[in-house]
Amino acid sequence: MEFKSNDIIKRYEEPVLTYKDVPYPSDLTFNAGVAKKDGKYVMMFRNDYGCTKEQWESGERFDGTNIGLAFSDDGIHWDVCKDPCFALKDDEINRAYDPRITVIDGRYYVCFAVDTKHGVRGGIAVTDDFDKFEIISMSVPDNRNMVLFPEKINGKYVRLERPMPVYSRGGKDKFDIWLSESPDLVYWGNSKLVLGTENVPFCNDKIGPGAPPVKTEAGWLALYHFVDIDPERGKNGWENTWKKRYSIGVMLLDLNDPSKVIGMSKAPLMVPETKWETSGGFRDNVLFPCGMIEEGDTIRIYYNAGDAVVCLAECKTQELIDACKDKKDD
Ligand code: BMA
Repeated sequence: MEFKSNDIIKRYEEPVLTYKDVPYPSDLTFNAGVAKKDGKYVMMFRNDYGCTKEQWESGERFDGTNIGLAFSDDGIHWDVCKDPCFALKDDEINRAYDPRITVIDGRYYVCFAVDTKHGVRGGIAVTDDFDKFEIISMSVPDNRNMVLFPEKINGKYVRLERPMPVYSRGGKDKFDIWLSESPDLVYWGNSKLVLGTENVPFCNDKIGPGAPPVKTEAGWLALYHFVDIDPERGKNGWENTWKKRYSIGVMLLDLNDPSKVIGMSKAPLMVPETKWETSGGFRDNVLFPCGMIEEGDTIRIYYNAGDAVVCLAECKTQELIDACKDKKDD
């Protein structure tokens, strides 16, 4: 089995969003949640600002992170709004980042990660206009990469999530994908393990949910990221040493009980290959998907390349389903 992207994936050559598109301070634009709104596309993206590569290498750090907002008619050409739409910072919270958008009953729910003085928390907010956001819930540390399913399942809201159990997983990044449900998006429980790192070939580190799942007749299509560490890797981006590589996998979850994996591609869906993915990024060899949109018979995947830019890839929905079924984990 080769470590290469599946041939069903067609990438757009150039990123769909870079810092150059942003009309306020911006150095890295990545981890973008995407949804459809009134026939248009809407994107919320992470914007790290106030530090260039040269400054970083001489010891400076970013001034901050906010979340930018962009709209597009075709999902390819984006107009960034003149101000960021969301930021959290107070005595306890350092920043909110990595937004993922799910539309439920016409409202826009955003899951995001929050760095706090007492650990990383997962937040959920709701908006109708991408201007006013109401925070609905915040998890205990350490949890992030939360994504909501686009409808209630058996009367409950459902999310995938990725707790970070360090002590109980041998002090390593052996982090797995979990599912929790809620009657009201505030109280979460009945948690179940969905996928363990050991079930993902090529992964010798952690995994996490990617974009909010897409419903198909065959099951919920769910992307995840998986990480392999190579101790031989050295400088690989802005940092002096970056030994991880982030790639993308795909699985199919049961429509009625999405804690059950009913299909999974044993080969990677996407691995870092293009110049945007393997060089010139903040962290090279990072692919991190946060948005997935079904457009006709096609799935669009919005992913971060190199923790620096937002890129787009497409594939036929049926081919993605077949990729999960062909290599069923049985
Ligand atoms: C994860 C998160 C993401 C980031 C990714 C790759 O752990 O921090 O925000 O994109 O690593 O560096």
